[in-house]
Amino acid sequence: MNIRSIYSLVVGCLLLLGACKQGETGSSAFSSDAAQKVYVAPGEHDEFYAFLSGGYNGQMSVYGLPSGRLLKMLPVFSQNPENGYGYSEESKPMLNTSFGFVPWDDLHHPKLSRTDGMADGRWLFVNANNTPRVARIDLKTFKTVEILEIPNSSGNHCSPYPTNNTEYVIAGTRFSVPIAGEGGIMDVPLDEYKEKFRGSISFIKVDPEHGDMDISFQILVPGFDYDLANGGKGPSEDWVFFTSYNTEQAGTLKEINASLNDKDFVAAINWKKAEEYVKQGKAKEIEAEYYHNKLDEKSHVASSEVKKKVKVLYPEDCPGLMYLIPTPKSPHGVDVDPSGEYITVSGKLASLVPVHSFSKMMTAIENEDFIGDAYGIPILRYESVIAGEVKEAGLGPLHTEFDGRGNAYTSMFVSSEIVKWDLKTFEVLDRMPVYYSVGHLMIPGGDTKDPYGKYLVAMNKITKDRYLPTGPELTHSAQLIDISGDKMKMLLDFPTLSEPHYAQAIPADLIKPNSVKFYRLDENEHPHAIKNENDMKVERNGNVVNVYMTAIRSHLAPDNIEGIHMGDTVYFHVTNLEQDWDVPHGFAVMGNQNAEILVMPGETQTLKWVPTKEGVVSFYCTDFCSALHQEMQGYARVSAKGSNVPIKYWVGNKRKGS
Ligand code: CUK
Ligand code: CUA
Repeated sequence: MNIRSIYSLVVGCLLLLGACKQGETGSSAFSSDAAQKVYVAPGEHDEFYAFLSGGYNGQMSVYGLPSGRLLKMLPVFSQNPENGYGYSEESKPMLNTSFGFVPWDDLHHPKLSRTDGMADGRWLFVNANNTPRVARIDLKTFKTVEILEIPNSSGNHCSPYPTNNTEYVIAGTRFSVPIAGEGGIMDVPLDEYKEKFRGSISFIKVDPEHGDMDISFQILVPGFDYDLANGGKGPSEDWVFFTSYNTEQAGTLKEINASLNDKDFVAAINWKKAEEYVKQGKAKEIEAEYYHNKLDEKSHVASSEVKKKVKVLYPEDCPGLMYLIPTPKSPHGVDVDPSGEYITVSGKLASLVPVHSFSKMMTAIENEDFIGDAYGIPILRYESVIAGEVKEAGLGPLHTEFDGRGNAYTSMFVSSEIVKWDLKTFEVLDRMPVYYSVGHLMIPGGDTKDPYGKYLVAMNKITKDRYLPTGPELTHSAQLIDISGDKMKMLLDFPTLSEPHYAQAIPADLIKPNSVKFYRLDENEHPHAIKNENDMKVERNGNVVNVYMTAIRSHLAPDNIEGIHMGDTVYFHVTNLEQDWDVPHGFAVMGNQNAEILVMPGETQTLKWVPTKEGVVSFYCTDFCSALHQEMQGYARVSAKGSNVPIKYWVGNKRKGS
């Protein structure tokens, strides 16, 4: 975020201030019963699941609230050494893109699937910011089950936003790109930004039963930067709102050149209208290349499909589809209140927080109260669509959430505080300093039509002195704030994994009862699964050796393998025969350059191994699974290339091969 550099000086001063103030604010804002409020006794469960993005680690992390306990790191867009995601043969296809295999991305925004405007606990959608993709996580298994690449996009930042019944998940570009008339990103001189570059907003259709995603159409919008979005609710539920910056359309030194205009725009898009235009045949089909990766539910094997076409709409040809609302200045977050009437915009460089009115917007559209157009898209009059302005709110507003009791909470990056204000009077009600420089904030359900209120999580960019020092790199810090009363109360600091941008939280009861405990072995349709250790086998096929192995407490079958030669590629297909909760077996081979795997009960996972040395190589289970876990081990004999050592394998007195 380049705001950081713009304000570095100011931040520096405020940090000092913050540090000095810490003692006082600590005592006044800190609740004396804080410990009690976050205490979840051993063996008890938290009230909420919280899903925090991992930012530059490309993963999600799952926390319990109010305790701040880390429950799980959930791999999505990056390989994960904890469970072999992106290393096992089954999961590698999940990270395929039209650019090739991408092992690491940057994840900013989680959004839960919705039914009737409320998070329903079925799926979690998340964005890959760098190589544009949207992933779907199944909350029955807490596994990434689908990743869809977004073509004609660059920097998939305002993404992914579900409509109120998850009809669509919407994804917009941060960077505009030169999109050819027939499709594809063109090779053009970079100083032709203004003439050639466009943004794109993708509408991903979600299957209501199974959640499968598919790009229905894209809208090719003017060449600004699109930053964040949010869907309407209630009266505004047919609309989705995007912030745009760089309406100056600068191609270089955006820090300055994209900060010239006093106002940029909120783009209001009527998705129902867009759907109609597509139905009427207004969309043009163009060439594209994008990957669609899916994990099969029964075999747990992922596969990739390459798609070649996408439909696009040009908003200038579709009256009533898109309007621009002027809004101050380099806006970042846009958030719609629970009633669907108020559209709050946080301008990074703005001195106030403007609140636009949806009903006024509709009246202005009806009266054609426009001050002009940009690329054929009508621009509304600021004064006609403003509901109010929060004055002296704070410095560097970024994001807003709601408590469902008529209050809004805005994060202030530069003045490092959460500011609570009244949605009726637009007056500031309370301030809570946070340590330090908050980005997103999250209230459970705070982006839905009926927030749960109660807690607010501030996700801070800078940690400094909050924890014991750990060298130059510190974990980021989240803070839990009690918002149940008139005044906010600080309850807890807890460390996060990498950099959480946004987060979602949902009552545990909406997820807990559906959680899968193990995979049923009789339903395992993996092509290399074996369901009984008597079926263990080792087969040579040219210079490929397939090992069909089982794991059960406390041995691997086979645990002695001979007949592997230099130049072979070995695939260990390990089936975990356990049918019990929380008994994974790990599998590691000495010197294997392709990491390890962790196999869930009832599941089959494949580890590829290309031996690099002759001799005897050990393998073993890496997860302490039983009292005799240390006995869960074996040997593979690697002989010289062209040697005549035959395939032979055994466990105990079960012996196979020549
Ligand atoms: S962004 Cu990170 S603080 Cu990517 Cu949602 Cu605002
Ligand atoms: Cu299986 Cu340790």
